[in-house]
Amino acid sequence: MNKFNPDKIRKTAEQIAKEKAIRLSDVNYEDLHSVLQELHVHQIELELQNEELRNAQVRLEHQKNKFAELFNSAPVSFLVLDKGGFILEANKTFLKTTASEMKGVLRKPFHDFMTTDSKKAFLSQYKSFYNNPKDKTIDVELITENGNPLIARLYGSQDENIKDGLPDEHIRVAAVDINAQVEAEKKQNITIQKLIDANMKIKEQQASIIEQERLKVLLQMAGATAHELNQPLMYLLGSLDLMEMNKDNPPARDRHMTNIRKAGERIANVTKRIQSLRHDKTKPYPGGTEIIQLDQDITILYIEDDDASFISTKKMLEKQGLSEVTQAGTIREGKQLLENNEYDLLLIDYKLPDGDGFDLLGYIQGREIKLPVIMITGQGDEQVASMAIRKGAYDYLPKAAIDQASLSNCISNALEKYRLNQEIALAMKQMAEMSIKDELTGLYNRRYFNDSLANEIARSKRYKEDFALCMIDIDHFKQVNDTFGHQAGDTVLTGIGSMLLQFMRKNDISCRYGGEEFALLLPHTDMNNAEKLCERFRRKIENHKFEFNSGKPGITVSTGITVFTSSSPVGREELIAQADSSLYKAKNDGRNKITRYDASKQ
Ligand code: GH3
Ligand code: MG
Repeated sequence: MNKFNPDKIRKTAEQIAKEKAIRLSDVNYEDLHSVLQELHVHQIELELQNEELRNAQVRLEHQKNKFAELFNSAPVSFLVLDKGGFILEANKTFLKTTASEMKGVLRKPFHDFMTTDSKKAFLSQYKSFYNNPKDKTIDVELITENGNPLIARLYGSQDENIKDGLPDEHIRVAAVDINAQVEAEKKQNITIQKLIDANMKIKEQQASIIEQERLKVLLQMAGATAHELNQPLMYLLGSLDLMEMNKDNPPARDRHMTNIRKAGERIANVTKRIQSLRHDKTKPYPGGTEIIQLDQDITILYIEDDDASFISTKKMLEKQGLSEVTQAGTIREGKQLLENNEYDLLLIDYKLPDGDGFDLLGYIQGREIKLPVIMITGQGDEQVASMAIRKGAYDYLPKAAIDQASLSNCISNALEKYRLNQEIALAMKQMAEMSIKDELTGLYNRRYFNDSLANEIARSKRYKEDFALCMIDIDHFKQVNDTFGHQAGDTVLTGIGSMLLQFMRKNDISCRYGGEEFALLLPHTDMNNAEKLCERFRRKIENHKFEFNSGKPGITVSTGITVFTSSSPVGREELIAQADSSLYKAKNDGRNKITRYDASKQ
């Protein structure tokens, strides 16, 4: 087909017009024919194009209808909102959902169809949603036909290209019903909560297992204590029998009496410990629900001469994340490593080239190296195993029975038991300290002092050695409190406490006897030496600059001294009364003084 050329047609037409005068016979028939042909072709092309356009229009119409149908009947509310959140268009679903009619919706604020709570949330978020709808959604509650709010999530889009009669500034919004999703989330949260509860229960159970373990340790300790009690009890009973037999022999009877007293004292000591143990039992288990995890950083020393055994055990340990395992082939090597390194756990093979596992247990205990030990024994070596436990091992494992599970159990039990023992030891130490020390000054308390004084009197009588008792009281301490406050008063007490601790000899006992009164017990000390010491202390206090006092010395103390003489012994209370009356004299004599007790002047 000839290509339609509009320029050529135009030229030919111009020519025809110009040459109107030209006779038809002059027109080149060839040219005319070709022009008509071209026009015909062009007409056909135009018709084809028209046809295409008509088709496109029908398709567009069809799509429009489809879109309108979708827009209206999709189970999602579609809206077109303007910049201020007013409704420009709404689909049928929206009308149905909100039980509205089109005229009651158009040009109305969208938030009119929301619950009060939602309104606020929507209004506060709409501006940024409108400006950037792609990245944002808003959850709102629409008021529905049946009165139940419908939770809808708003998705937006800006369609700049399709104006469709809408103003320039608008946004298309889909409000998707997420009630089901919210319900599902709620259910999920409930499930999660149930899981958390179940987990808590498991943890509680684990804690109770640990508590049982702790009680086991306590029982073991109680067992050991019973064992300890047994010996002095036997001794006591034996001595009673002997005394019975030696009824008529006073020196022998006295000897047995002394032995009975000693045995009694030992029993009393053990009983005291049992009492403190009971105390501890009522304490809640510290550390709560923490369960031993074998994947923590635990360093292990394994004393094993057989390389094959070491390697296979090491592999099992590595599988549990315990990669820091060191081998020592002999006891000697093991001792060296223990001296120079810190380990969390010790595995000892019972039979070693230079001795047996017990040698090492003894060494560890002698050196007070603190770590849990597991003894690896031969098969059927129950005697060795029980001996190992008695000598301080935490557990034992027969070599042939070592597998992943037994090893893991044994190690976690030993570590946990060790941790519990440490806690118990610490608690007992703290309890022991608490019961003999004064909290504020760190000096011994009055109870401890009374016990010590009784001991010192007994000792002095036995060994014929004198000792001094001094009572020190701060002068006008009430004024310190009144002038500078109670806090300043406490500072003075603490200061004097630490000065006393520095000042006294190792065997001296200093205690806080009462509020601002201190008592000193000076073994092997006569009146002169006690006075010298107290005088030095008096001067030290007099010159000391306590912080609260803007650097000026101002605190003084008065002291009363008495001496216990084994040749004319007095009781504990009498001795304290002597020191007190001397102190009273020092106060009456003007304070900041030391007064000796003088029996002749009483
Ligand atoms: P004196 O020279 O006669 O000993 O006079 P004093 O003021 O030191 O004696 P007094 O017995 O009249 O007052 C003792 C004061 O010590 C009263 C009390 O409030 C105070 N005190 C007792 N214990 C504490 C304490 O732990 N902290 C403080 N800040 N003050 C205490
Ligand atoms: Mg005082």
